Amino acid sequence: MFEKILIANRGEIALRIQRACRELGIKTVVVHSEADRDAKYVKLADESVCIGPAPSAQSYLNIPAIISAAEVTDAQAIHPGYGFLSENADFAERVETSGFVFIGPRAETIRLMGDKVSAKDAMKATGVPCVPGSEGALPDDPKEIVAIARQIGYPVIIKAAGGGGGRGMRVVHTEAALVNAVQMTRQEAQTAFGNPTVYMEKFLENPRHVEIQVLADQFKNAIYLGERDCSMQRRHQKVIEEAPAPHIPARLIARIGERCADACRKIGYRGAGTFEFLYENGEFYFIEMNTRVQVEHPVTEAITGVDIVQEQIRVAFGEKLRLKQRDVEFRGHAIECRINAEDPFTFVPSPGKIEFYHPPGGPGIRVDSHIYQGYKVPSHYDSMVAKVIAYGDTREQAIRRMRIALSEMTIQGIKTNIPLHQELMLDARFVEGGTSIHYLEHKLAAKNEVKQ
Ligand code: MV4
Repeated sequence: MFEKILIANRGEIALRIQRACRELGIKTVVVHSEADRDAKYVKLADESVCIGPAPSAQSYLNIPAIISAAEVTDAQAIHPGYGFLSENADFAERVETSGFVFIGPRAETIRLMGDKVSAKDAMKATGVPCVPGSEGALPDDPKEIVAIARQIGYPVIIKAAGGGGGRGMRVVHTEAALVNAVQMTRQEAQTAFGNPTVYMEKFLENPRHVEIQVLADQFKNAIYLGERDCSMQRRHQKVIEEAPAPHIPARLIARIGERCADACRKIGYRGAGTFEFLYENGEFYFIEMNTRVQVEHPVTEAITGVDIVQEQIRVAFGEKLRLKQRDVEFRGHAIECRINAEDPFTFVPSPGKIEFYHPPGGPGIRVDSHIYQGYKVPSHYDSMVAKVIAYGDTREQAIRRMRIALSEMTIQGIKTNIPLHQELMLDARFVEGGTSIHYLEHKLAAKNEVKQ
């Protein structure tokens, strides 16, 4: 096994990766910015290297500084976590050409999935069902664009090949608005991503966001670890995730899961990955693939007993997957609430010093967090400060345990969205399960109307 891994990330995921390393007997190096110098998780690592000032562009995104840190500490591999450089193909390539192992897929796979047109083409070719749409990129000729939209039928959505995660998209309801919308999306895509390529899909009006977790080794062995429902979101930021997805028949999950594992074998995928689908009227439609470990991986760990971060490290080292699909059993239900340092109702970030902290506990509760009493939440990064994961034999039990956990949890000195989560855990539609991607935004809008 590796003797030493460098962790190119911060916060709770840096701590999560450290714990996986420690259990595998691997020493850890954590790189950090000046703003994170005094954080406890930095002190907990075997070694730490300051790689630059607070702004991410000069620290957590600073490729030469991270490679140098790996060189001076004699690390053998680099774990990128999520966000930052985790899906940067150039970084993965630089890591490998500098003689280190990148804990993730091959750079070429990251590049394939980073371009949403090539990702969709590749998935379609392997038999993963996709949203009906243009064959690859849209042509320049307005007549052809109009013809494609007529074939698909309105409403359609125009998406940037370089986008993803909700950036660079535009919904079009009528032919009159189409050509201009394509032109505008192209321009925005050129500015934001340096790539004017756009594609078209049928716009699904009321889907759920259901994703499939996969694990693969370099020998073309691949398994799926079930699904997660991430429909509870606001402005493309997930708020609550759960596994399994409520009210989706197990045979449908098995069928789509097999398709994803098979796609991994066909493209030679290595590592952990997530296939994102829209789910509507009993059908799955692929939209994007994420080539990193995700924030919400703990709900999958809870229902499968698989340590996804440890498996990432093992397959990156070159080990064969230890699990076969028949070894994977899904048991119980898990829900994750993302605790953010923000106003629970205006969503304005609330960085600052944590004056008092009492984490929840008890049966079925897991808390992934790097915070502690006296910790200063920096203003430079994402506002997520903790994840509370509640597990139960049934969804009802997981919800009850989450309500108890949220009532125990105290964070003083900064505002958090705990009150929003408490409200959602009592929301009749959430409790029923199976709400769409628009539910939370509609609920929040309705609440604001009552106030005014
Ligand atoms: C869509 C869609 C409806 N129809 N594609 C937004 C994020 C990006 N990953 C894809 N997104 C969407 N693509 C078609 N053809 C609706 C969304 C969407 C969405 C998807 C997942 C989770 C939250 C969302 C919120 C708004 C829109």
